[in-house]
Amino acid sequence: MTDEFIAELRAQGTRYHNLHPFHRRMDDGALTREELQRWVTNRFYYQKCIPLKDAAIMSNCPEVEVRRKWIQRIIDHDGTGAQGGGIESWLRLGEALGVSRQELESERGVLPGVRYAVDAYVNFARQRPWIEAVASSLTELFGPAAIKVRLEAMERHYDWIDPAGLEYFRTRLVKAPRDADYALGLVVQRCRSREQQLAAVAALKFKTEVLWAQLDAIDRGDSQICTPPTPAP
Ligand code: AHQ
Repeated sequence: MTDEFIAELRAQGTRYHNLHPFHRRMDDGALTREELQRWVTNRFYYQKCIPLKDAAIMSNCPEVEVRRKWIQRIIDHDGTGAQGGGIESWLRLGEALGVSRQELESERGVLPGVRYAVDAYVNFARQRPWIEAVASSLTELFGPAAIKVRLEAMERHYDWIDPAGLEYFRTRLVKAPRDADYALGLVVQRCRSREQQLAAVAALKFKTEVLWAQLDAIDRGDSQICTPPTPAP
């Protein structure tokens, strides 16, 4: 029963965003500087919302032991006074790709499709039972393998990027497996009924679609450029 449940969760890896055409082009070295800048700008909105999502999970979780573990995710991203966190590292990634901190923080470049996908993820964590939101974070079962490929590809194909700017992803290679292991253990331990297991799989499928929709918007770029209709001759 448990092995089958874990297999159902892991099967969602076939829907993971490393398979999206945009990430395939990234890994093949085919992205332009402008496309990489569009990606880092829009992904910043995802990153800055992760602590809000994790705080939503904590606000719904009545168990001290779980909150004591889960709070580490917020610290990892927000950092502490002394130690910058993942959001700070993402700002450095932006600078390495030629996008200023001010530009990232302004959200001027955030595309509608990205904003709505990310906001759907935060609202999911606010509105659904906390264990379903934990299950939705299990996309990180697939993250490290994808990030390893991406890191190697970025160092090989985009020599104009200062490798120091990629530090964020090196850190994720360490933190994501730890986070995914803890989240998987919780989900397996708490989702005992078939109904609960199906809800957990559905939560993970939803999250693969959040990541996919985000890349659809980034891949297409800003299609809302309002050009007035050409006047009839
Ligand atoms: O940088 C990422 C990150 O901090 C997180 C948090 C986690 C969650 O709680 O949903 N998911 C996640 C992810 C990050 N990076 C993505 C990438 O491919 O760069 C992967 C993404 C995820 O798999 O959900």
